[in-house]
Amino acid sequence: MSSSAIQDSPRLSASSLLFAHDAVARPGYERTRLQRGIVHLGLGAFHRAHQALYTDAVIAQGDLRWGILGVSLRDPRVSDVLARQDTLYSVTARHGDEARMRVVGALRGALFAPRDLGQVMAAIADPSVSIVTSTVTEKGYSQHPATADLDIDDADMRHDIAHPESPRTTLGVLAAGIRSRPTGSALTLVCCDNMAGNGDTLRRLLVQYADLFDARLARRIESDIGCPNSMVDRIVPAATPASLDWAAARLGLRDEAAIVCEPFTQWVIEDRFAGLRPAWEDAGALLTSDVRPYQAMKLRLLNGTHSALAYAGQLCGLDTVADAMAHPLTGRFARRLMLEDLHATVAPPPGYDVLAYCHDLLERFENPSLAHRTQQIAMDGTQKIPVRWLPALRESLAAGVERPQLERALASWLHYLATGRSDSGTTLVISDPGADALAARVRQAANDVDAANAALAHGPVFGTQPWPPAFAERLAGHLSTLRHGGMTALLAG
Ligand code: CS2
Repeated sequence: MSSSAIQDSPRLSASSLLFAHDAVARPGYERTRLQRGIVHLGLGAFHRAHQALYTDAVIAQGDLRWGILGVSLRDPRVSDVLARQDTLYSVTARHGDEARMRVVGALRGALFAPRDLGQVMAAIADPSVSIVTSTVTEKGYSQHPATADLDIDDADMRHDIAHPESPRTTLGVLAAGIRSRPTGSALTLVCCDNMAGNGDTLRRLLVQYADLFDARLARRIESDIGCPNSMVDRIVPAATPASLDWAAARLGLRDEAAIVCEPFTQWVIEDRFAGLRPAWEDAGALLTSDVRPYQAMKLRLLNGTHSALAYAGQLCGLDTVADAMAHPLTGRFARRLMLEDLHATVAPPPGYDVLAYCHDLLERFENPSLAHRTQQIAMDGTQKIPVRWLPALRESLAAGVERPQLERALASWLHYLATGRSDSGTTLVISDPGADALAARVRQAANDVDAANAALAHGPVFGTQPWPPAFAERLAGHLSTLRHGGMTALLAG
C-alpha cells in the first residue's frame, strides 16, 4: 500500500473493525456486555501492551467483569485518540520477520483526569471496581528523591494537600476516590511502575498524604486497601510515525494508538489482594508470595543494562537499543556489564536460571524490528539510576568488590548530563526534571576528582551514606577519560 493510501485508510472503530485484515486477532467477546471492574491510571503504551492484554485474555475466557476504565493524568492526547476509536487499539508483537497483531477490546472508557475528574473519582469510588492499576512513571508518585517520603514541596502536591477534593496528583486522585467508597468495599491498588517494592511504596506515600488531611482515611488505607508489589516486563517503545504507518498497513485501518512491541511479556504479582481480582494467572501472570527477587533481577539486569545502553548510545550517536547492541564497543560493554557485573549481584528467584535469563535479555535488546530509542530510556535518569544501578553498586563496594563496567556506566551518565553533547558534538535532548542540580555540580567542579565527589554527595540521587574514596577516585579517572577521549576511550580495552 502506498503511504498516502495508508494515511487515508478508514479509522479503527467498533464498526470499521469488520474490515480489518483477516490475519488480525480481535476481541473474542461481546464488548457491549463488558462491565467496569478496573480503573487504570496512566494510559501510556506500556499499560495498553501489558496489563490490558492480560486482562483482555481473562475477559476472552468469559469473565466480563473486568473492563478497564483508562485514565490519562498529564496529557489528553492518548485518551482523546482512544475515545475517537471506541477505545479500540492494536498491539503487534514483533521480532524480526515475525509479527502477530491483535485488536484489544478491554478498555471500556478513556478519560483525561484534569477534564473528567468527577467521573474518574466516581469510578474509583464505585464498589464494582475492585482494582486500580497504575503506570504513571517513577516520578508520578510524589516521592521526595532524598527522603523517599512524600514530597510536600512539589507544587501539585501542595495544591492537593490544600484541596484534596479537586486533586491533580496520582495520590490525590486515588485518595479522593477511596474517600468516597462505601466502607467495606474491598479495593486493591496494583502499582506497575519500575520501582523496587512498588506496592509498599505506593501504600506508604498514600497513607502519608491522607494523614495530612484525613487521619481516618489514612487508617482505612493502611488496614483495608491491598497494595501488592508487582514486577512488570515488556519492551514497548513509544510509537513513531513509521510504526503507525506500518501498523495501519497491516491492520488495513488507521489506528493512531497502535503499539508495536516485543513478543516477550512477564508479570509477577504478590497474591495480596483485598477483594476480587481477574484470574490473571490464566493469562500467564505469576501470582507469588514474594516478588522482590523477581523485581531485583529485572530492575538490575534488564533496566540496569537498558540505562547503560541508553547513555552509551546517546553519547555515541546511536539512536536505538538495537543499534547500540550492534555497535562493537557499546554492544560489548552492555554484555560485559550484564554478564560480569550485574549478574553477580542478583540472587535467583525460585527455579530461575539467571544466566539463561541474561542471554534471553540480550537477544531481546537485539530485536531489530523495534525502534526503541535510547533517548526514551535515557529520560528521568535521576529517578531510574537509584533503582537500577546504585543498590548493586553499594552492595558490591560494601563487600569490597569493584564493578568496573557499572562504574563506567555511572561515569558515562554523569558525563552525558554535564556536557549535554554526544562525542561528535551533537546537542542531546535531556529530559529529566532532577538532572539540572546534579549536572551543575559536575560542571562547576574545579577538576575531575571534585566532580566525582560533588556528584556522589548529591543526596537526592546518591543517598546520604558516604561512598568509598577509592571508588570516587576511579569515577574521577573515568570522567577524565571521557573528557579527553569520549566513549571510545572509556570503553576501549
Ligand atoms: C526502559 C523500560 O524506558 C525505560 O527506562 O528501561 O521501559 C523497559 O523497556 C521496561 O521496563 C521493560 O519491561
